[in-house]
Amino acid sequence: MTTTATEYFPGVSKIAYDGPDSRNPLAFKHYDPDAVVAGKSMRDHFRFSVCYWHSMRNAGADPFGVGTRNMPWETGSDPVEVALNTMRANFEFISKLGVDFWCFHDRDIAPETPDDFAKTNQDLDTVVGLAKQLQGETGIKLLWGTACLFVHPRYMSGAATSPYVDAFVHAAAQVKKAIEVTHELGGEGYVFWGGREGYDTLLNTDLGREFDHLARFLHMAVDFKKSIGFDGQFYIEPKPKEPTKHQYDHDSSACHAFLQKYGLVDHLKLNIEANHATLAGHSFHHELEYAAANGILGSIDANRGDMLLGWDTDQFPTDLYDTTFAMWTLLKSGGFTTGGLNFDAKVRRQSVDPEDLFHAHIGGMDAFARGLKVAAKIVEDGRIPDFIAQRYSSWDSDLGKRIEAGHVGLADLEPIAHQRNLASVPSSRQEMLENILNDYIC
Ligand code: XUL
Ligand code: CO
Repeated sequence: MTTTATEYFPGVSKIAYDGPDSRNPLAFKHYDPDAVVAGKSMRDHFRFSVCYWHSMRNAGADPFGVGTRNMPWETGSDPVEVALNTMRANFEFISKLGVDFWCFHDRDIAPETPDDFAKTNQDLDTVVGLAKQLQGETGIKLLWGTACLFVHPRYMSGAATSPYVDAFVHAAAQVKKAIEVTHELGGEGYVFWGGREGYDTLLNTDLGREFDHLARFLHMAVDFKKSIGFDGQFYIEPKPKEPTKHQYDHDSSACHAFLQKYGLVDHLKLNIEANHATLAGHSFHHELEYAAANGILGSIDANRGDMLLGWDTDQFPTDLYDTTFAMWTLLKSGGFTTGGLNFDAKVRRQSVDPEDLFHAHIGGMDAFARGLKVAAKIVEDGRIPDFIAQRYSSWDSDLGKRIEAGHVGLADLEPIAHQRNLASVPSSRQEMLENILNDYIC
């Protein structure tokens, strides 16, 4: 007997690069995976990844209405069968899109059976078995795995930072299993996003103790990772709010301080998400640049917010300034090693067709490809980097070097200040630089 595999995206074939003049909406205009830009293929620059939770699972419910998306893979008579079909659809989608990586939370890919942790883990193993097979067949790899420690009511007051020790214990067991299956799938990383690690009011919260618990939890994870020989990179993902009013992993610099205080900075890098940056009152570029400057830029969750809404809308990235700045920071810092560019983004509630998933990802990939080309121009043309170098050139003087090296103190500088009596500094030429950037973009 022969069985024909169900096709979940029958109207779409493999997405090709058609070039900038193409009018085919189901083709890349700028992302040409094998094209070499700044010494590396586009494929290797981006290491694009599709996220399971928004692409395959999220039906588009919002606080005012139910899910709207047509998701033909959600068929089957029992939850594990549905999960297996969804996994098949995931690999069909990613293969047709031509992306090399995927990402998941444990509870996205397999159902949680209430009050039966063992059965939940067993079902997870079943789905992971299929995922491993499909990875082998398609060559698609796992960028990172993670555990969902924020949906179940047991985690409503946090997981690692819960006031209740049993919530910490349950989370520990769940993360242990999630790291194991990530390892089983050859994952290149593992993400800790602080789902509900934060607070809604300090009237009921011991903030200092919660930070200590979060650090203890991460140390346990680091120890466990070593014990099983998992050498994927650990990341934490900054976010300032949502779902709690104040999330502890607020932004890049708060995460950096936390990692340093608790002796974790050698074990975790950051997974920077664009919409989390803007929620923190920063630009995506700022968060990336801060992480790169401190040697902790690991991976990216690509998306964007909406200036007029102000919450975590997780839209697909389309802003060429954002993608240009991101790629400029990546080019300067040497690019991804274990990390990649994961689309932590969802189609809008009115984009109900399976085909919309393709339009969304094609747009995001093309936006980053254009950003890369512009970033490469910034570097190659050199006017902007040269301006920055020139702006700091007084630090290359003998005096500047001695200050940077820590060879002089305030008392040494005082007579120099009197002698030089500085009255003004040069223009910073912001508008001129913005004009140069616009010339590259157009
Ligand atoms: C939530 C978010 C998560 C993490 C993974 O805002 O970004 O999906 O990326 O847990
Ligand atoms: Co994210």
